[in-house]
Amino acid sequence: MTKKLHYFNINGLGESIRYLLHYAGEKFEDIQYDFKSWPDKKVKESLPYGQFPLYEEGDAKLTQSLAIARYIALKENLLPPDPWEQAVLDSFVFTIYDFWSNVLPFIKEQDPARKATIKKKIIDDNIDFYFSRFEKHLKENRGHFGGKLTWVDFVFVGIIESAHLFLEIEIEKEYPTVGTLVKEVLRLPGVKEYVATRKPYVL
Ligand SMILES: N[C@@H](CCC(=O)N[C@@H](CS)C(=O)NCC(=O)O)C(=O)O
Repeated sequence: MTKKLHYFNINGLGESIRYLLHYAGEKFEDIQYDFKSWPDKKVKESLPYGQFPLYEEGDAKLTQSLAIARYIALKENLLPPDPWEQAVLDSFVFTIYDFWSNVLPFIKEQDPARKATIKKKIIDDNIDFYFSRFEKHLKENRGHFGGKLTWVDFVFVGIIESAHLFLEIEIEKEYPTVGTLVKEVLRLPGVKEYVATRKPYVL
């Protein structure tokens, strides 16, 4: 069955899915659309909800980045069997996405002065708020959100790298345990080989 991931030619919400697919050793078509020339009206109208990422297995389509990531992770034992532990991990991915929701206005804003104001607010109000808490939790849980490697770690690294691309800030430099986790995920089998051949993303 043909597997396809449709996303922009950037990291964004698609990169953790690429990492998970490569870690799982899945053969898939990594179909990338030019972020700079978006929207492509025809492509947008062809998407179930007008947005990427879209994951396909044969004729079956799945939208929503976290649903896709969780599905791939489930097959790879990257989710604990215990419902409570799963819920705790879900709460972490939603919190990671809460952080990212503060970055979206910056991405959408075109005016340079307003962009700078939003960036300052993200730095002042959001980065340390979230990342000091993530750092503490990781330190207390053997460097992982779930005490060992789970899908949340992949999602986390994808968001950190996206923050780097859009905000030009290397968040992990200020948070050592976060930095160690980023390095660990990027060195995982499958991910490491993919990262070595990946072209740098540019905006
Ligand atoms: N909740 C959705 C959000 C999807 C989303 O915001 N996609 C963006 C890219 S990250 C998109 O397709 N933007 C183009 C558009 O809305 O036209 C998810 O997690 O997949």
